Amino acid sequence: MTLMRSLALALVLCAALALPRFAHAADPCQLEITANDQMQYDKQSLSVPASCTQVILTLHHAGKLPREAMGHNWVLVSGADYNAVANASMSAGLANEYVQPGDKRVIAHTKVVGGGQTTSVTFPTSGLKAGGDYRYLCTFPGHNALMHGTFKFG
Ligand SMILES: [Cu+2]
Repeated sequence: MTLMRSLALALVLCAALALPRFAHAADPCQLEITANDQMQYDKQSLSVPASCTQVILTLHHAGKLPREAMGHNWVLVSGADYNAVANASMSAGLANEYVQPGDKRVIAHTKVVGGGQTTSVTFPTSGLKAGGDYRYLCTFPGHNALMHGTFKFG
């Protein structure tokens, strides 16, 4: 192999290894969370700096079960509304992504995804207070006991 070809190959390898990491770390306003078939999120807390004017949250379902059986969503609420939203959402049905239509207490939410699926939601932070008490949960019936976390803004 010539020196030029070796250099070219090295560059391609470096780019392939480095790019996904840069893409990940570049924007602190972009969050990712993964859920699984064991009814768990991989993160118990998420945070974004107060400088973010909007947040993009991506939810991955790393499992295999369908959304009807082990669907997951990501719902953001204030701590004070957590229990009420958890209870109200259970009866909303899969067709409504397990969120009551027009529920003003829901700050942001994704759709319900099944195994192997990914979804994301983009929401403004204009309604959030820096340092406020925010929590996220999965509102699929029975899931929030295990699937919840704290959301820090600022
Ligand atoms: Cu769930």
